[in-house]
Order: sequence, then structure tokens, then C-alpha cells
Amino acid sequence: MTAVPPGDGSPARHDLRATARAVLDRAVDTYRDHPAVAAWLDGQRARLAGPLRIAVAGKVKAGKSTLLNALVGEQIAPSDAGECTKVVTWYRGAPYSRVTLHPRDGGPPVGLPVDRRDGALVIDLQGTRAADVDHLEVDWPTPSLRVATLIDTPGMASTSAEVGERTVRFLNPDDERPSEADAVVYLMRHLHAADAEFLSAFRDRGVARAASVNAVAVISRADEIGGGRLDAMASARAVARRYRSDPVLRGLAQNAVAVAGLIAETGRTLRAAEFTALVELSRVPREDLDAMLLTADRFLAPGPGRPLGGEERARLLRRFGVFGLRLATTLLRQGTGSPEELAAELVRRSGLHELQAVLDTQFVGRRDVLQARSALLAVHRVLADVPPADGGRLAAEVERVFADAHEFAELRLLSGLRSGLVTLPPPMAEEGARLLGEQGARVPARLGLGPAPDAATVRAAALDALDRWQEHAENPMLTRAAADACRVVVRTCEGLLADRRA
Ligand SMILES: Nc1nc2c(ncn2[C@@H]2O[C@H](COP(=O)(O)OP(=O)(O)O)[C@@H](O)[C@H]2O)c(=O)[nH]1
Ligand SMILES: [Mg+2]
Repeated sequence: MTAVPPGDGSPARHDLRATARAVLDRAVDTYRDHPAVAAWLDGQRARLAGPLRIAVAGKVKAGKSTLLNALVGEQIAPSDAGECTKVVTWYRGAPYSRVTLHPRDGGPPVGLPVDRRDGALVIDLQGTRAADVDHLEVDWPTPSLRVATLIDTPGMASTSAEVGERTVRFLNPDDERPSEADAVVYLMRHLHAADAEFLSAFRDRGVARAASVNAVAVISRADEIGGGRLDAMASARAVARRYRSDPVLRGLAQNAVAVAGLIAETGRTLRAAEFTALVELSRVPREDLDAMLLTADRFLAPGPGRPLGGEERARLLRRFGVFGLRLATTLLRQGTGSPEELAAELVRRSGLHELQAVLDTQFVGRRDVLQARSALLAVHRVLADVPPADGGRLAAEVERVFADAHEFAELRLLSGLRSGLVTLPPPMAEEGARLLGEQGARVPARLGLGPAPDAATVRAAALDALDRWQEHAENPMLTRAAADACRVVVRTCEGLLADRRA
């Protein structure tokens, strides 16, 4: 994710955050005689002021930890099956490195050693069973974690029902309850019924109803689609395109991207020794190498005249996978000459950049509304759990913000259009969704302009859109629901026009 200036660049950006903050302040005051509740709400204030929280979810072995490392650019999330991979783990930007275990029984947090082996962080629970851990916190000095805290989850539908259940409880504790995460990246190797079920459980309900606003789907381990052939990524992108137009998925996630997380992770953390080993591998006669790289077993098989040592081949296989080895050796044969060049090409082909762009436009670019929504849901939850004597006014205020804040109206309409609940004639539907922020919430993206248009261009485009949508709103041929939808878009256009940069 790229660094962004304060505020998310969407129109009217300060208002909703300030409103949510005011509601939280009032809630803290309302609960001043309930220290525990007030403290929890105070934590929500800190959350609102802090970075966005993005959870990485999906089945066990979907490639979550690997993808998280690729996004961070370091190997800090352990992959595969150790005890600590069964625990929800928060990765937060910090000026120092620190690992903290929060016990399930509410006992005091315990510091764990920060142990790096072979470039990767090794987390040792020091005898604590995963089941006794509420969550781990890893503070890490890396720029990519300053924009968003990433939360690795153990995965659902796992062999251990309890681990799966923990993920679901974490992301979607209950109907109408806030989640610890503001948004979720959901990994799936193909869209299975269980995935759809999970995504629909995570999407907003009740007061915040706005399906799909905070979920992005990733077709993960994309290199394995199509049997690891060199055109595997093209096939995976075709699958992602299909998912983007799939009516079920459209209602559940804002976008679908194909990513080969392993290639991305290795590209971002490539070591000099690995480059040297790959160069040696790429010098094996083409036919012999092709035969060796037919399967993982063949690559590992011992025998006379094999390149590199057996252990080194095993290590390379873990880092690249069969597809990655084929890709890397092909690139080297075609003239890729330096570790930097190879690393960049692996990342480029992995699909990571596309995912980063989607996270930037859909999540980081909507930070204000996603965080405000989490804050309001938190107050809503407290009011339901611990009804205060005079909570009626506060409850009404929360309802009113959800109903009146134009940002939430936009999200509701956007998801209505995506799921087919609201229909507009095709050319209008497309433009309307764009104006509502489907391609990104920032002003230029909404107006379909390039990245840095001048003020006069923005103003002209906004005026033009406003005229057109005012006309649509008065079109007597439209259904009532469609006319209502047009009026929401009109308000959006007014906001774009009033934006001080326009
Ligand atoms: N070929 C390939 N293997 C991957 C990819 N991502 C993860 N893996 C492997 O799949 C296994 C599970 O990955 P992990 O990230 O631990 O999955 P998690 O359980 O969802 O966190 C590991 O052996 C990874 O090396 C990928 O993009 N391509
Ligand atoms: Mg994992």
C-alpha cells in the first residue's frame, strides 16, 4: 500500500470522522459510571484515530500468511502449521520490533522473544497452547504497516473446528456486532459454497447495512491454477474476471484479484544466495531442466549430476514453488541480469501490484467511512449490551448518523446496484456506480478523470455530472426506487462540486 496524506481524499472527508468522534465522546460520557464500558469505548476512540484495520481471512492453507508477508515485504507471518499459525495475530507499524502474547484468560500480556532465523520472524509461544491465546501482537518497523494494521487469522473450515470458529467469531462476532476489523481481504482458491457463506456473514447487517463495502476477494495461489504452466497467471486473471461479474460474488465483495502470494513474497524478499542458485539452475540444459521441473517430486529426487545440493533444492522449492522456479529460470535464460531485476519481475507477474491498487482505492481511500462505521457500530453494540438509563437519545443519534450521513447512503446504494437490488438503465448504472466511488472514493476516480486533474477540469466534470443526474432524477419514466437512487447520486455530485479542491 502506498503512503497517503492525512484524510482519505474523498469529498467531505472531515465531517463523518468528526461526527463519529463526537458520538463516541458522548457515549464515554453516558457511561461514566461504568468504568469498564467507558474504558472499552475509549479504546474505540483510539481505534478511530489509529490506522485502518484490515483482516486477511480464508481457509487454512489458502495462502493468507504468505500474502500478508508479500504485502509487508518481509517474512513476519509464519506460514504452514506451527502452533502460532492457529492464533489471530495483529501486525502493527511501530518504531521498534516487539511480539506480545495476550492470554485468553484476561491475564497480563506477555512479551515474547523477537527471533529472526534465515530472514524470517520465528514466533515461539514458549509452551502456551494456541487455545489459551486470545491474540498475538507483532509491532514492526515497516512503512507499509503505518497505513493499515494487518490481521492474520487462522482460517475457517479448518481440520480443527475450534480454530475455524475462532476466525468467524473474530471477524463477525455476532449479528449486529462490530468486528475487530474495518475491512477484510478474503482469500479463496476457488469460490466454494463455504466461502460465499462466510463472506455473506461478514458483510454489514442491521443499522450499517451495506453489503460488500468492506470485502475484497483474492483468488490466491494463482500460480497453481492451470497446473503451474507459464501462462497460469493469465488463466487466474480470467477466473478473477469471471468472479467479478458473478452475481453472488458481486454482492459479497467489491472486487476480485488473482495473486500468486508465494511469488510475490519471494520477489519482495529475494536473497543474493537464491539468485546465485537460480543462475546455476538456469544453466542446466533446457530439456533436462524442463523434465526436472515437471513436478515437485522430480525436482527433489536425488540422483547423479543433479544441480545444487538436495537441501538447497528443497529450500528453493519452498520459496518459489514449481511455477516460481520455472518462471525465474526462464526469466534468467531470457536475459534478466540482476537480483533486483528478477525480484521486480517476479513481483510484477505475481499480481501483487493489482491487489495493492485495489486495497488502496477500496480500503485506504475509504478509510474515514470504514473507521467511522466501526466506531458507530461499537456504540450501537454497547447500547444494546448495557442499556443506560437515558440511552434513548444516544441510540437515536447513532441511527440518525447511519441514516443521514451521505457516505453511508452512497455505500448502501453502491452495494444495492452491485447486488442487483437496485436497478438503473445500463449506461446510467455504470456512471452512477463510478460517481458513488466504485472505482475509488477519491474525487478524480469518481469523475473518471486521470490521477491529478486541475481544478477547472474537476469543476467542469462535476457540473456536467450534476446536470445529467438532476435530469435523470426528474425522468418520469424511472421507477420510484431508481429516482431515489438518482437523488443520492445528485447529492454526491453536489459534494464533488463543493469539494474545496474543485
Ligand atoms: N504455489 C504456491 N504456494 C503457495 C502460495 N501461497 C502460499 N503457498 C503455500 O501454501 C502453504 C500454506 O500457506 P500459508 O501462507 O501458510 O497459508 P495460510 O494457512 O492461509 O496462512 C505454504 O506451504 C505456502 O508456501 C502461492 O501463491 N503459490
Ligand atoms: Mg497462516
